[in-house]
Amino acid sequence: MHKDATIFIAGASGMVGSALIRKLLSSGYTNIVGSYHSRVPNYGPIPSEKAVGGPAPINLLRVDLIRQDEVRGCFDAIQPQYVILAAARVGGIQANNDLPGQFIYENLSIQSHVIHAAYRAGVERLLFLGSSCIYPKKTPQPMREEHLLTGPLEPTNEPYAIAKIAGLKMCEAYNRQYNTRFVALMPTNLYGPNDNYDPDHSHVLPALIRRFHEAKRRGDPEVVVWGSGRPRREFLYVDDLADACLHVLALDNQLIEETFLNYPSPCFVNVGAGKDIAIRDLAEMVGQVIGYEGEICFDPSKPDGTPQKLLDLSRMSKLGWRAKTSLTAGIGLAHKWYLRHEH
Ligand code: GFB
Repeated sequence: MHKDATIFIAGASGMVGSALIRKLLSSGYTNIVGSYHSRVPNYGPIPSEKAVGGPAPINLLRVDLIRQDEVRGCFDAIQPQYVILAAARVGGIQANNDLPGQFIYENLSIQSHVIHAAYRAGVERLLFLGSSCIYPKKTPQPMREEHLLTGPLEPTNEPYAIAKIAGLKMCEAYNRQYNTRFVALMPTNLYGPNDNYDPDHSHVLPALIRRFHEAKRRGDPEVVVWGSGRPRREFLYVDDLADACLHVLALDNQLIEETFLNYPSPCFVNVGAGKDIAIRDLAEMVGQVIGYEGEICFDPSKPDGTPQKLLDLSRMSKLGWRAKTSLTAGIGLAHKWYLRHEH
């Protein structure tokens, strides 16, 4: 992938999109276009036209990806060579339960519009991002790509998972019919800068960082953690995911064909950290990083969700990639970001 290739990040203001923009800028890419909608992106200082001695390396466009006409207009205007689809309606277990209609409609719409527009524009490669919740609830652990569609999904996030499965099947179908190079990564639970820290609708890690931080500041004697504390999850720092995305986009054509375009083998690869942890132990770890000394208790009225989600990473290791950020280091970085943006 040439440093001056036109790279379009759909969804550039979210946690994943902004990690991708930081990574592209720091790797010297000079022709990046990002779309945003409700949230104006904030990446910290961006190199200006003056600093780089030419046009600024990044252009931001306001596009509502739920509207097909806007997506078409955006692709016609920028004619991207590479596309990363980082835009999605996402949230934790409670958000998935409260907003199932929005989760299925918005994700199906965004991904259909962007994937189809990428086909019409003849892009060289598109990278679609899924989620480890695409696998059936009772998948043997660690979960391999071949386990897709082998059993019923976890009910709390079925609409979101169905949308993500449709997205990767759409990539696969376009590759078969139109000879496109649309590939996908299935990340495990992500966290990091620009995460959603909403107390009810966030994922577990940002929720715990906020709750422990506020409990410490107020001197609360205990912190409540949802569910039984027994479910196990795997967590990947979002900058590691951004690194994995660029690694895949830069693979040579032969590896892309063998790994992603070899139908009927899956057109996607898992990406994770390689280890899982029980929510109870995660809560203790967050408490230690934040320096909270009170008690931890559990609220069994809240759902546990899938008992375990640990990805098999053999295919990604074969491509020469592994995660670099340890969970404690990542929680420390996420906590620092939270402190700077709390207000
Ligand atoms: O992160 P989380 O909402 O996502 O929850 P899932 C993970 C586990 O942490 C569940 C427990 O067992 C929760 O009960 N938990 C404990 C908490 N305290 C909290 C808390 O304060 N907030 C939250 N949110 N959880 C999501 C899917 O499932 O995973 C999405 O719903 C997506 O679709 C995402 O795929 C990666 O791992 O259960």
